[in-house]
Amino acid sequence: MTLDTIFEEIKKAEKIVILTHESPDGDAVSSSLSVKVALKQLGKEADVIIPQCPKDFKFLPEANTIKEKSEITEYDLAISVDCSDLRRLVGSEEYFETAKTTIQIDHHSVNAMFADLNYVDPVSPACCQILIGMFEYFGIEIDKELGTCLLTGILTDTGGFQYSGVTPETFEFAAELLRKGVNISKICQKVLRNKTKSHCELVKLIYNRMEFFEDGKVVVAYIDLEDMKNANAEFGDDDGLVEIERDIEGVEVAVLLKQKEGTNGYKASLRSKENVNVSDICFLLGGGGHPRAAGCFISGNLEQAKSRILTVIKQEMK
Ligand SMILES: [Mn+2]
Repeated sequence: MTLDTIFEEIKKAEKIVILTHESPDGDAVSSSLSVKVALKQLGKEADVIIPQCPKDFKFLPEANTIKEKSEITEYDLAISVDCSDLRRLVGSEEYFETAKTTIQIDHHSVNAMFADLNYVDPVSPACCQILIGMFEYFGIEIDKELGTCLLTGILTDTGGFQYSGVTPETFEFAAELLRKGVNISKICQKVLRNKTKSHCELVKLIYNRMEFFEDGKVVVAYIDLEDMKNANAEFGDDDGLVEIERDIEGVEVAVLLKQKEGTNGYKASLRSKENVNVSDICFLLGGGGHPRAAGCFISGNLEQAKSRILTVIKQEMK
């Protein structure tokens, strides 16, 4: 079984690195730190490399040890978490490519199976939920510290237990983590409710810029680099904007186009409510994700990006 092989590789390795996808969300950061904390119990030190980590997650155990890059050029073992494709390890792919052995643990439905050992469960609502089962299998004790990381990933990827991927196990795990002393209200306050002023400036723009198509079923808004500058916004301040669009009555697909620095194009974030698979839409444009949350890069100016994404959405909605 893969889990046994994964455990063997972890026990064998001395230099271990943990990596995750670009523009990391709560599940990505939490999964990375969870693996680090769990490996510590096995007497293993591991580097977590995240080139751009949102400040929201700095409260997590071991978050202060996250590195932007490493001086080690060849790790014995690289573990990728919450990442569907090698191409999404932007800024850290070299550590994966040069590692002697590679493992990936993920829950994306379209996964490139890019590691030597792939442990993928597309039904799991968060990578952190897969990790809970894995750690239990390894006999690792899920204490308060580890539980705080794990619950943060579950809370952020399920929007606070709200999304359709939530399973009975999600609540059973959460109940167990609460018994360990994990402070759920503090985590929710920090990662779900807390808003920066810069974020609120961006929210104002989004409300003004929403454009509706297909009888109000599709909504598109955008944020360009100048908006980010004017709002004094940092990476992470733009999180949660596309969800505002999605939650409007009648909307099936929400799109946020965010101008991407250093490129001639836009990063499109898509969300859907019930029927449209936005992972399929983004896959057609070279991206990916989950059925209800996905993303891709579209080159061109705003009008071109908008028209390209709308064309694919309209096809998919037919
Ligand atoms: Mn995830």
